Amino acid sequence: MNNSRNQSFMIYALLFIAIIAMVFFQMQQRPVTEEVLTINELAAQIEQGEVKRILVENDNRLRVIYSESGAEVVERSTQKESGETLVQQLVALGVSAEKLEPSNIKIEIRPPSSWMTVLSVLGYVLPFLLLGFLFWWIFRQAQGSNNQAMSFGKSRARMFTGENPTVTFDDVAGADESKEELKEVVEFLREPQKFIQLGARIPKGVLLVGPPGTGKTLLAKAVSGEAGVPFFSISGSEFVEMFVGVGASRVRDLFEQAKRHSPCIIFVDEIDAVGRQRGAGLGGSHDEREQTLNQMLVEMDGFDTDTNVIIMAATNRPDILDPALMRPGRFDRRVTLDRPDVKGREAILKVHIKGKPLEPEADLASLARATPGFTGADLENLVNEAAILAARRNKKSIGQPEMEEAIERVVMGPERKSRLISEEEKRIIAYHEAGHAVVANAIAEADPVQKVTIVGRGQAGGVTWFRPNEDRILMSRKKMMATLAYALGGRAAEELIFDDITSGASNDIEQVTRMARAMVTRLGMSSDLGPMVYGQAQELVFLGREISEQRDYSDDVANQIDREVRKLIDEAYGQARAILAEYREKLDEIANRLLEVETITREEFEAIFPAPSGKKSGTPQPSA
Ligand code: NHX
Ligand code: ZN
Repeated sequence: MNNSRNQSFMIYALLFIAIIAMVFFQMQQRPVTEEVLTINELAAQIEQGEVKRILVENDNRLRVIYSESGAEVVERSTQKESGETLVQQLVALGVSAEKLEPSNIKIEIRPPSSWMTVLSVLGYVLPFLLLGFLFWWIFRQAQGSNNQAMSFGKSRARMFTGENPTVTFDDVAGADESKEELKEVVEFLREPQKFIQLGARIPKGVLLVGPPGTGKTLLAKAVSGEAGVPFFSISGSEFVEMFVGVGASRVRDLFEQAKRHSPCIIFVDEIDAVGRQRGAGLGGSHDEREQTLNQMLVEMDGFDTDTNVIIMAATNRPDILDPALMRPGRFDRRVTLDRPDVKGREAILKVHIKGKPLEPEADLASLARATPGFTGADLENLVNEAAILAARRNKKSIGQPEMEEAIERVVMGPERKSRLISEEEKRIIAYHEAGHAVVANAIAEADPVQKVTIVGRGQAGGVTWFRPNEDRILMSRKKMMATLAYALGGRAAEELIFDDITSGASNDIEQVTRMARAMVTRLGMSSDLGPMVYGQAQELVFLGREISEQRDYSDDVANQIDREVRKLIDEAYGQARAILAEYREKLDEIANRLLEVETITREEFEAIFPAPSGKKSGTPQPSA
């Protein structure tokens, strides 16, 4: 960063100097009428009394000045025969002695000062020198690593040396099984002989599979740190360029570089950018990608058995990779990374809090419970937000309140307290949020309410927060139905209280629709349609995301799906309305309390509306 700033500053400075020099050069050439006179002509002009002054600049150059009073100074040069002084010469040519009296003509011997000569020479030469230097310098820059315009074929991999490892396995928390698998790779890199002696083929490629933010790059770096070998990192998307052949040549360059540093690790992030199934592409970059992928396969196959370079690649879409990549001798090891569980999240929080002052009351275990679905990257972000909040509150250490606030910030964005909201709208929001909370609390399978607020945050005008008692991997149908019901609790409350509904429920409705549709078409949770998948998610290559769906069912089934989705949602909405009608006083009480204090915590909420029997109490339960 800083370096490139300095470089552009240098360029500007040089350009500036060059321009100044040019201007100076121009000034040297101020308009001068220069003529060559013979010494005879000069003698005649002196005799006529035309000459006012003669400057003898050197042996064979005179400056003859005719008038100094006028605006114009005319100067003429003349050749002087060498060997004689000027005056003697002029006398010899018949100039009268009287005309040569100092009162009539001033003859000064004034060789141009030496620094004037130097300057005038510099004036000629300097601009060219500077321009030359500038070109040389720009060219040298281009040869360096960062210039894209002039280094097409060069790989842009960043290299990290293994000598001072920045990351080791200790810095990777919550992925114990993956670490265990990768320890083997570390051993291959450390003591290849041990394996070669037994005739074992050292794996060349390890595919790290997992959702974004789960630490694929971190793990690859940790392997290099543990093994003490260099680490070349590049993103698959950096291979895919506009020009065909560039990617392949970058791959060649990268492997060339890696072989020179063997043993080492090549890390290719987002390998799906190049490693997508061949022949599946649409659009222009398709040929280029195939070439790049082919080159990569060629390089991997071409390794000698004793070339100790291990390629690690990361993807979150292993399903779309070209099968050729997964053949033996290529990426034949696969390490799966998942979102961390409670224990993992606690361990990750500990890693990120290390070196930051944390108040002893802060309860990392409860924070881990409060962040289901968070990845390592989310948790790092969370700790950082908490540190920023603590600093803004002028605290010396990070406490539980900052961590809790940071969770909400990471999920929904910052609080928006200043927005002006009319009393009428506040009432709608209060009843909407109270509706979510009351419905959830009345259903045994629903998650416990953690906090209800009518303070806006991010895009939302009000939020109801839920906190599951335990980390669950599986979602039962009953739990999903409960979720649909309480997600519709806000809309149901609006309808019940105001006899009108608002656009505020838009996000709730979107989520409900998505969940109900998944239940019917992906999870086999509709009895009419049975345990079947309807529609193949199809990937649109040029968008890189699954956007459309390949319909593999009839129009009849399409109708049936829509009806079933509708049925689930109607059922959930009916349940929400029934609950709100039954617990109408609780709904009023909570909405009014919200209008009073804006935010209700779990304890206050349960004091007003204790969970009916059958609903688990708020204390965390060990998972079965
Ligand atoms: C607006 N917001 O300024 C208004 C205020 C009853 C106030 N656009 O369901 O805020 O209408 O239970 C993520 C999360 C849009 C993305 C919530 C995008 C909400 C939120 C629309 C409360 N709480 N709705 C809710 C809400 C709105 C919206 C979102 C999102 C409502 C509701 C937003
Ligand atoms: Zn809502």
